[in-house]
Amino acid sequence: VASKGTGKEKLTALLEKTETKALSAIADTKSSATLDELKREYLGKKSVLKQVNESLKDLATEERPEVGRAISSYREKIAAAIAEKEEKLQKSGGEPSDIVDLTLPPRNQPRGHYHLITQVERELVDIFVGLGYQVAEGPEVDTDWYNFEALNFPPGHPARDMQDTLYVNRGNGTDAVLRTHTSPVQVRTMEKQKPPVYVVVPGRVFRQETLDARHSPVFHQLEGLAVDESITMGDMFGTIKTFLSAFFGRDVRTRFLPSFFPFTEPSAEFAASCVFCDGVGCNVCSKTGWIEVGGCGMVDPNVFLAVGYDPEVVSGFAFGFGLERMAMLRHGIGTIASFYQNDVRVLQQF
Ligand code: FA5
Repeated sequence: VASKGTGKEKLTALLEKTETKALSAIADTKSSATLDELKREYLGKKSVLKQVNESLKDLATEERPEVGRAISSYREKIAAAIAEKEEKLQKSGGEPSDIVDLTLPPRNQPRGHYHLITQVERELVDIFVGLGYQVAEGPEVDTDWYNFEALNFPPGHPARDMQDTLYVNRGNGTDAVLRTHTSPVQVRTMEKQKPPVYVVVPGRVFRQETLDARHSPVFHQLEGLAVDESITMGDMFGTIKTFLSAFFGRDVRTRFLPSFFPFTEPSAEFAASCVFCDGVGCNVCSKTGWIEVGGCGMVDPNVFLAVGYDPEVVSGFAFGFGLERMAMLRHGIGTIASFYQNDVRVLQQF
């Protein structure tokens, strides 16, 4: 640094210059990693400080004390600036990548939950599993055979008008339809297994239908099918009353009105006593005291024949109802479209 005899001025000037540079570098530092580097650069083994220190011995004796003082002052100032900066960086958290506090709770991720229809579907399936039923599923795009013919809707039968749907031309001579109900899975299940059969079938269905407060072109149903020896309508009445009471959480009364479905005989529409007014009559039940839930009936012998069951040996009942309707009834939801508009303010309430 200083060749022999250059004197104290050169050394003190060098220290002063280095000090100014160091202080400004320390002030500009934004991370403790660079601060460590600066510490090494200005106070470490290869620093100007070290070199000046070593040059001391080459100075005239009377020059040494002054340079010694300059060295101490330099060391103190730089060390103080580094310490101060260190504290500052720690308080402010330093650079994001610099300090990881593993004790901090994670940033709140908003958690979603199942859609109300899924919740209702699972609850109902649970009730039936508790009654000994199994769960079956089938395709949403099915053949005309499963959706209609095997269920005793012959081609051109007027009952098909009740469930108009979209036909898909598959170009191979077999029509595919968007299934209009979950009943085709009755047929698919019976084809696959021998009696006894106790299944429920949740699923999405489609109809050529105009959207209104209670009807949607896409909705969900839950189908039930019980086939065994000597199954009676009494079993059907009891099963329907049991699951409705379990779902609504109270002892509901049930009403069965004669109806028609090609695949059940006799057939009925079933209703529950209104859970809002207990049958007295209110706005929800249009002052009737009853809430229509779905359709049901004893499996038509023609359906058993279509799947190879002997109607002389087995009998059974089936039912099907809309999941949207059940959810609307239980939660007082006025329009079916609320389920499909993806408005989080609506969905997150349930
Ligand atoms: C059927 O779909 C029959 N498969 C039910 C059945 C099964 C009868 C087994 C006998 C034996 P229906 O078309 O009535 O029946 O519909 C049943 C239920 O689905 C209705 O009670 C209603 O709750 C619901 N539903 C029907 N159409 C719509 C729609 N467009 N939007 C919402 N829910 C609907």
